[in-house]
Amino acid sequence: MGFTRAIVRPPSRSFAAGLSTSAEGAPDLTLALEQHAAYVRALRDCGLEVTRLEPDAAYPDGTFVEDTAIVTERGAILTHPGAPSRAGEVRGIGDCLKGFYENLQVITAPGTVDGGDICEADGHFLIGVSARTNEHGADQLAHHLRRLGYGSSTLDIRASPSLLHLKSGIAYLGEGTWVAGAGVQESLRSLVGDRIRELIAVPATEAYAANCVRVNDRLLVAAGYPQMTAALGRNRRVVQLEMSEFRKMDGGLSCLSLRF
Ligand code: CIR
Repeated sequence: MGFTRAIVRPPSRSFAAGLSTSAEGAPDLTLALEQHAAYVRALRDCGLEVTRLEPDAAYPDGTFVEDTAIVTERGAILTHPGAPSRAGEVRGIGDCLKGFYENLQVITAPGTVDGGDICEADGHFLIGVSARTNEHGADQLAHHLRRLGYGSSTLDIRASPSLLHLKSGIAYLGEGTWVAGAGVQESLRSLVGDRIRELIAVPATEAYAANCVRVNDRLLVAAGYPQMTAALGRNRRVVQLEMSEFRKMDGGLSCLSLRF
């Protein structure tokens, strides 16, 4: 949680052609770019040096950079995204990460991993097996993490189709505080119960806000979720960010950046 850098990529003109299950309609690119710019400003206000990659219309979902890599203090691992249309996003992120990491490990077929399925908590990684991250990929990732000296646990979320990724339903805020929706609380307790000091339950009506991000002394939260903002705001410096256009493309707040 002591981050100094972030990588982002603004949405491109093909943004609306990305994958989506949402019934909220097509995103407005101008508004998406404004929301993205505010997101970048918030990261800078948290003290991060932000590397901004150029929008790339070849990959409509390319703005969701978090899915393409797992970045840690000790090394980085390039993923193999579960959606075939997104596999090519990894190359550009790899080129960028080479500037920051000496050794990049990779997830290879038949393994698939989306970074949105990976939640780090003080050096222990939860790996969600989902429609995007398969067991092969989870095993490969656990192996790479072990070689970096990290532990991991696997959590199967395939019975919760409303969760695109693990971090659609779980966030770790540091100091033993977790945010979790009803569908994943039991699994979380059984896997890392000894690491839970406080669990902030996400009401079903505000499920989208489960995906929040602690960056240094601030907590970035999607705007428009009053119960979650109140619960998270106790003893924390909350920054609310408009995410409407990314939500239309099934994207959460965390997936717009890689933080390290
Ligand atoms: C997708 O379906 O892959 C994109 N439209 C959204 C990805 C969002 N990623 C994330 O929340 N980690």
